[in-house]
Amino acid sequence: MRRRQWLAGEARADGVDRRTLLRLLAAAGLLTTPAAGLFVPDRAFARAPAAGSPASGIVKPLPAEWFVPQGTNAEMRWDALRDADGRAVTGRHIPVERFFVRNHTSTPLIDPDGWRLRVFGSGLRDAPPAARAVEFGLDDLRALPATRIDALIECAGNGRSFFTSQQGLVVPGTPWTLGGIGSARWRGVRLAEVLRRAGLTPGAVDVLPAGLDPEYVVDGVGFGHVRRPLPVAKALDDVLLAYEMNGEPLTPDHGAPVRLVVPGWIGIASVKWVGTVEVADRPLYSPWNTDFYRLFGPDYPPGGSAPVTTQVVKCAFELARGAVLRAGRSHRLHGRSWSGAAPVRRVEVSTDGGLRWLPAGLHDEPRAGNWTRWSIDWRPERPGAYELRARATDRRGNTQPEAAVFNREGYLFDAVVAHPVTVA
Ligand SMILES: Nc1nc2c(c(=O)[nH]1)N[C@H]1C(S)=C(S)[C@@H](COP(=O)(O)O)O[C@H]1N2
Ligand SMILES: [Mo]
Repeated sequence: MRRRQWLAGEARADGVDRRTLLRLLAAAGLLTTPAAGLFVPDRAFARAPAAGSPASGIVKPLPAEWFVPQGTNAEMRWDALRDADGRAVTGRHIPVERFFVRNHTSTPLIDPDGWRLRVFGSGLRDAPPAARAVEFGLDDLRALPATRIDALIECAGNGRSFFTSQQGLVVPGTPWTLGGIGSARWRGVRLAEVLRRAGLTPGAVDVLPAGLDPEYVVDGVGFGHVRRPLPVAKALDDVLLAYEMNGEPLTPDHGAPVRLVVPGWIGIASVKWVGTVEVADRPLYSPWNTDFYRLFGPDYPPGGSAPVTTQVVKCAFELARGAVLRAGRSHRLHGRSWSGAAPVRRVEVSTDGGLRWLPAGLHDEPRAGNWTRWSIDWRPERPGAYELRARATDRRGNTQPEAAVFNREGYLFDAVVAHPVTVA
């Protein structure tokens, strides 16, 4: 229904209807083929200050041993999860200082004492259009029943660079390898609890959290604050308004004082620095569920797929790409696998370029919305170049294909990734 409304130009995207937006984008040269729907190319995502400089807009230090700079973002290095002797340096969760960062603009510094969450809209009781807002301070949220969840945050574009390096396809945007992901223990109050106290009505359909970071502007076109509607069903299910990450108050880069955590869904759903939540009795739209974070391409409907929600299946080795291993001795290969849809059922590893697959031993109780660590022993006898591969399958039977289906923005790369190593 949302897609139909949007395409028919009936939908409202925060005051900008689709026809106006089309005109704006065309004027700014941001539109390729109007017939193919809205499309914001490269520069929407790729224009970024010099990598690794303070101009990244990220507050925490980004040591080169832990991060790959990606403009306004910082990618976690998977090989940094092991020390020189191959010992694990983290548990199941990623320490805050090593956690990847994905910012559309820059990290804002927000005074927690002055901060308020405003909840408003036509989906609340006694709410004439936007007249009444219910406000919560940080202390108010902390006084409500607290919930803890272990959850991954993973960018929809995680793995994007493999569309190019493995499949020869050109896609715009941050060229993540596999480090646009992290797991943490989040503590906060359920969004359901806050919505109930704000006077949620049975007529509510969509919930729109918006961030307090600077407005997102591309080539002079303003898209406003980062914000993405969430159907009320998901909002009431397992979404958290988190104020703690791994047992400490949230840090600026990860959304202080309060962010959303939307388990299993692409990272953009987990809006950081949330300042307002609109609750509406009709579907809501923003650029983040219309132009961005939909799948466009020959395998998708004209005008794009429905907004992307759940994450796909992936694996990563805790090993540098191009690592050198000694011949004639046994190596324990470590990695992690995950799926947004269901717990991981099994992981298989191939050390011969995908001919033979052996089961890896799983080290965690697989859970939906989190990853499972695994390992497998490998004793390469002959020196030379090898390609390692890992392939996971979840309990719904989702697994990793040899090639990912193309989409123009390079989201949801789920194919098996070849991991080159040298045996010497
Ligand atoms: N307000 C706001 N929220 C945001 C973003 C942003 O730029 N602004 N980036 C989103 C994206 S695309 C991702 S992948 C996650 C990243 O969360 P992290 O930086 O804590 O790892 O935050 C999401 N929430
Ligand atoms: Mo993202």
